[in-house]
Order: sequence, then C-alpha cells, then structure tokens
Amino acid sequence: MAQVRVLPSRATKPRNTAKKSSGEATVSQDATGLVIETFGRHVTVLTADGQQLICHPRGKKNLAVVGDRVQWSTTADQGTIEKVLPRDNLFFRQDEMRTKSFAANLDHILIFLGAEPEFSEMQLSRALIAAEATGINVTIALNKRDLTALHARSWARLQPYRDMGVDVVGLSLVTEPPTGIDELNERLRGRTTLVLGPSGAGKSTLINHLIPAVDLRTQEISRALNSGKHTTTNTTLYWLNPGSPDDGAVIDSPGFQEFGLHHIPPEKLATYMPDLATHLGHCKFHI
Ligand SMILES: Nc1nc2c(ncn2[C@@H]2O[C@H](COP(=O)(O)OP(=O)(O)OP(=O)(O)O)[C@@H](O)[C@H]2O)c(=O)[nH]1
Ligand SMILES: [Mg+2]
Repeated sequence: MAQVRVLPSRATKPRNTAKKSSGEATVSQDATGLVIETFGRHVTVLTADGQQLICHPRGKKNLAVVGDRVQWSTTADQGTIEKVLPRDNLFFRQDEMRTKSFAANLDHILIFLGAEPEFSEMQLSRALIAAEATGINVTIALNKRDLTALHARSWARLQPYRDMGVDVVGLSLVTEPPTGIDELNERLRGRTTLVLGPSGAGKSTLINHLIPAVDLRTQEISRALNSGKHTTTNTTLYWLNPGSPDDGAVIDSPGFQEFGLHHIPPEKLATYMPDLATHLGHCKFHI
C-alpha cells in the first residue's frame, strides 16, 4: 500500500451511521463511499467523511473494484461492501479461466509503454480493442524518450496506431526537466484515468512525478528478461490535486502480460478496430 494517501478535501459527514454494539452490521443509506484500492478480495473505501475503511465483500457477490461507488456497513471491527452502485463502465480482461477487472467508472485509459522493455503489439492491440468495446477514450504514452534510439524504434512501431487515429504522446520522466508532461497533463485534467501497461514502463514513476506527495515503489527493469519486475501489486487511485478531486485522478495498476479478449465475440472484433471498421460491409467474404 502507498505510504502517503492522497485524500480529497471535499468531505461531508455521513449521517445515521451509528454503530450497534452487538456487532451486527449497521447499514445507512448515506454510508456510501469510493473504492480507492484493491488488494486480493479486500478493498479500501474512502467514506463520505474522508475516512478510509478496509472492507471485504459480502459473500461472492459485490466484488468491488477501484473506482466503484459502494454502499458499506460496519460491524465492531470490520467493513463490508453491501452493494456496488451501478457502474458507468467496467474495464476488464478475460481468458478461458478467469476475468480480471481493472477499474470502473473511468473517463480515460492511458496505455503506458516504455522504449524499454520492448512492448508487445499484440497486447497493445488487445487493450485498445477492449477500451473501444467499453467506449472509453484512450491515449498511448511512449515513455523513456531519453533512450533515443530505442524510443525512435518504438515510436515507429506505433505509426500504424497513429494512422488509425489513436492519440500518442512521447515523454521522458528522468531527464531534467522531464519532457512531454504538459501534453500529458492536458489529457489527464478533470478525468479519472487508468494507467495501464507492461511492467517496467514507468507507470508508478509517472504517478510519483505528477503527485509530489506520493512516493510509490519503482524498480529497475531486467534487461536480460526484457521485462519489469512486477513492482506494483495493487490497484490504487490517487487524486492529481489532493485539495481538488475535480482536477482528476490517476489509477496505478500492476503491469500486465496477457490481455485476454474472451468476452468479445470473434465476429465483433473488427468493429472495434478503427482501421478495419471502416471497411465492414464492403468485403466480399462478409466479414
Ligand atoms: N530511462 C528512463 N527510465 C525511466 C523513465 N521513467 C521510468 N524509468 C525507469 O523505469 C523503471 C521502471 O519504472 P516503474 O515506475 O517501476 O515501472 P512500472 O510501470 O510501475 O512497473 P510495474 O509496477 O512493475 O508494473 C525504473 O527504474 C524507472 O526509474 C524514463 O523516462 N527514462
Ligand atoms: Mg509500478
């Protein structure tokens, strides 16, 4: 868990939430909150009065993810998620075995890649398809511009995506001054953004840079394995400006390797690829 929690200041005290001494759950209509972190089956809920409460789901239902608005209850020593309130959207991946939800109620996904480790076009394309299917705006960021030759090569590999109309920005976080941050900030302002990408791309480094009060653990990549070290293990939301939640939030997430699209019927896939979608209906094979 992050050492410094960045809380919004806009807090109102919940009413009618007096605890019962018997240990019986107390539910109040006003006991709503926002899930700001998930770890295993447990979540941290930011309550309406600005408290953080560790909650677990009631049974197998009500599995909440970061960004979820929930109704919670407390017994003597623990919090329970009673209900996940209706979502605007839910971003997830799915393979034959399981579904992995990233976050809910998103305005924007920042697919965060680095000049190293080398990214996979297959996984990038899959993440773009999932975002398109969910109707969430995407920006691709290509980090580590200071590694000039590697960055240029990766930038060229992103050309087909730019040709499809995907927004791509380049940046460097370790140079003094960093580059590309203003362009990126324009895309983050006022939105809740999931920062998604392979391990080692620099997602947590970005969040440390954007929010000085946050000090997330980061780690060098393994060049031998062309991979990061899976440093971030929890999904966590941080406000860009702790005093003003409306300025937007970023969600750090663990690096992913495989992006399953089991939930999208094969005949629908082309409709979520902008370059193919324009040709649908004009193919003699009726794709
Ligand atoms: N050269 C260079 N290195 C960078 C840059 N940004 C981040 N790094 C380094 O990349 C490494 C990985 O950064 P992290 O922030 O831990 O990466 P992550 O995407 O959060 O990785 P996971 O938590 O494992 O998913 C660290 O050694 C960072 O210092 C950059 O702009 N240039
Ligand atoms: Mg990280």
